[in-house]
Amino acid sequence: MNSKINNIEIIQGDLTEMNLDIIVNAANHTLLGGGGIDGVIHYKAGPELLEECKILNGCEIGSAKMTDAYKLPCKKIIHACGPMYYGHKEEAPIKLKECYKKCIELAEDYRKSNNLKTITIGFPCISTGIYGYPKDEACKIAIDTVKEYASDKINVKFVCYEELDYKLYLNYLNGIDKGVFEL
Ligand code: AR6
Repeated sequence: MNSKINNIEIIQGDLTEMNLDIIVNAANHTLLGGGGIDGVIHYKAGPELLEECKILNGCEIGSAKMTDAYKLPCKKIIHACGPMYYGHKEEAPIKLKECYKKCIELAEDYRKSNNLKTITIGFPCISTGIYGYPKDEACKIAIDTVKEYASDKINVKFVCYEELDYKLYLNYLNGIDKGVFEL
């Protein structure tokens, strides 16, 4: 199975260790840190990240904001506020899609304003941890939205921390639509 098709690549690993142009954080609307990957990003980037986040005035659900990366190996962080799943099932797919779209737009703005030919952005599986979004449904939204909005100047890496996510993403990118229980 191909782990890279066109400008999309599926990797299993730790996004916070990656030396990419941009990594995406699965943040919350306060942008002031939390658990999961958000906690790891703030811990590894150092306290200056929180100082920058404090002046952003939070973030709407389904949107995202960019900061510097401080002590992380990447250049920039996009803090994306995905939806909580339970209690918000109806609007969650729309919000999750908006979230990925906004990240792509911010990455494209950054590419243009820095005169870069191409740019690489790494995503975690937004909303599928603490926020409880079903992994298979979130995977489809992530890949479909990136295919719809990312030009060939944006290289997208989906960095799956968990093997289950890695398998789901790999299958879906290769046109195999298997649910979590079939893997
Ligand atoms: N690299 C890549 N993915 C990771 C890493 C890593 N180092 N660590 C965890 N993941 P979560 P959410 C994956 O819970 O569901 C926080 O408190 C993890 O396996 O971090 O969007 C925020 O402040 C999962 O697939 O984020 C919010 O309040 C994915 O990252 C809330 O959690 C997302 O899991 C956001 O919840």
